[in-house]
Amino acid sequence: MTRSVKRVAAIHDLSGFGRASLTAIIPIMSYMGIQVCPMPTAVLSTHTTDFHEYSFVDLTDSMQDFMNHWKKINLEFDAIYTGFLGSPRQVKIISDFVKEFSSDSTLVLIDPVMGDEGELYQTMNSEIVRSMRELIKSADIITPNFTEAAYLLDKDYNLELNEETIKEWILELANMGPDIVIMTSVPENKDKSTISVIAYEKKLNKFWKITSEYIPVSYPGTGDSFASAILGRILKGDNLPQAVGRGMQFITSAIKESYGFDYPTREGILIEKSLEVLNLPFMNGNYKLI
Ligand code: PXL
Repeated sequence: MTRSVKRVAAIHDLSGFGRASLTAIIPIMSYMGIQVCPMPTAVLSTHTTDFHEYSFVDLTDSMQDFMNHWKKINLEFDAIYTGFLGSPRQVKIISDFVKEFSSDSTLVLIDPVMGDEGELYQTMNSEIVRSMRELIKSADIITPNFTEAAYLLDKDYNLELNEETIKEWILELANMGPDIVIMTSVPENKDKSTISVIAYEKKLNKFWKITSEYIPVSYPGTGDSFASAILGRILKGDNLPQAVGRGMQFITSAIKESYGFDYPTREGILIEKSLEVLNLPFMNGNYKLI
């Protein structure tokens, strides 16, 4: 059935404060005219970066009921999108969800949210890393940052890698299953003033690179905002480099809107100030084939 509004099942946690996961995904995709149907994996008072003593309600036991109800009412989705996992057991449920709800035309985006800057997040452990390696096999698109790629491939986090080695890592990830690998926070070997995203599409065997100025600040949840923007743009008909280029345009704008203000980075990027950028034309075609 062709729906007038594209529909995404978003299997993520809901962190009440800090602009990560569902509190970023819902506004971003809604702004692009896409319906988001959240299936919460956990409810937290805040995300877990730079907040301590947060409350964490694990919803693993409710996920199957949720899924059964959606099946009963014959819900169909244009995309299934998942990220931060509350427990390894959720991997099995999410794999079942993908089997139950995906058809040839359903895009499955798995963002293997596990860590950043060489470290795992507080609630992550080696069991989740192993589970994530299994889960990405059922993805069409994965969006690991450089740290997550290292964990998925069991490699050392090394900021001095050259472009050829990073392309080999990406091919190894694509060989695990996904058709599209979008690696974020890719270091630029000697040039510390820029940071890149490299996107690879198996069907075309092409690597696209989008580089932007490195801003020395890190806001939690930025990866969720970026992946939501890219998935939204793909659902709206963009090709891969356009979607990633537009995602980058949005994130760079939101970081620049945020960086000039004096507030704790743990509150996340000020997405509310940059939503309009999501629907702007893709301005400077800032990608290249590598
Ligand atoms: O995607 C980031 C994220 C999502 N959800 C929770 C998190 C984080 C990162 O810290 O803690 C709960």
